[in-house]
Amino acid sequence: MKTRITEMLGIEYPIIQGGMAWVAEHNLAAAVSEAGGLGLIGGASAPGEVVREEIRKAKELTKKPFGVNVMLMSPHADDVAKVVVEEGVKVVTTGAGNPAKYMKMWKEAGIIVIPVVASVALAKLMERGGADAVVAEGTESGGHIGEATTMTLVPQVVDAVSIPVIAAGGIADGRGIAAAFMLGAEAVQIGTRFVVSKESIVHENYKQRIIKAKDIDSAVTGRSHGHPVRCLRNQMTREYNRLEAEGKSFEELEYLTLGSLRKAVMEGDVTNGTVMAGQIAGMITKEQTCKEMIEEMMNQAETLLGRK
Ligand code: TUI
Repeated sequence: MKTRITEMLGIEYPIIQGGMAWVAEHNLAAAVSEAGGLGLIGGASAPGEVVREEIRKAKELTKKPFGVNVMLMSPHADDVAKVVVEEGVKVVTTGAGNPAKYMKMWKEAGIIVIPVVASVALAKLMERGGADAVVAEGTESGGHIGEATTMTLVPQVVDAVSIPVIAAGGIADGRGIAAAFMLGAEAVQIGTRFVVSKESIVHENYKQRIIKAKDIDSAVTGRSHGHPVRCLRNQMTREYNRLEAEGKSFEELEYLTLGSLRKAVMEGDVTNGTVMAGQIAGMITKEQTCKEMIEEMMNQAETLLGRK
């Protein structure tokens, strides 16, 4: 399944791993790249020097291309934006904002820039600003989300831009990949399924929470403050939504969630921590290596699309 994305990135399969905060570190990124997809290191809110170390460790594990996701709401975004240039990173994706101010620096450094967008308007703006492709991320995704679903967003973005589109949100098997291709996407971005991969360093409790999740187990916090975040329902989401309904300020609510993703990912506190995951968590039933996941998904997608 060669597409403009596989050619542009020099990868075997049209699968990109999500740049998930705390989860997308060097082991996962290298495993996905080694398996023929594009692994990503998630910059999240980490300082530039931490991201630099992650990049160097990934380079020791794989000679294949990998990328870095720059989370634009991070207080360290300016530093991380420079680190990716200094470290010779080949591909950058961005999330949770508009990366326009870094575009010139990245393009001059020869970096392939792929902003994650949740609307047609931002996709068009990114194309005009020199983006090489966009990830159209539907609201089914875990973490920070937009409003439109993958089913509605992807074809509208495909119609609006000429650069290739990568579909994200709600995709975790070959059927999802085939469907995304039917909508005009030339690759997919997958997050939640890779969280439960053998190479993923997240706490066992986090993996088990995803494996046990049912179709309607996700909740969105922070809608009223314009910072919607999708995660699996637990004590934290109930408390957050109760306080949100009471009209507590964004700052007070942020205090509640401060460090809570780390608490779930690293300490395994899936009761009081934030268990970010997409709506497709209900379909994910087992831990496998990244290679097994990718090969299984691609076999299924190629069969469905009549390519084998
Ligand atoms: O960025 C993501 N997903 C994320 S980032 C993240 S870290 C975080 N943790 C707690 C609170 C907030 C963030 C966890 N998950 N996905 C990409 C994405 N970008 N989804 C939606 C958007 C987006 C939304 C609005 C991009 C741009 C935008 O507006 C841009 C503008 O300023 O016009």
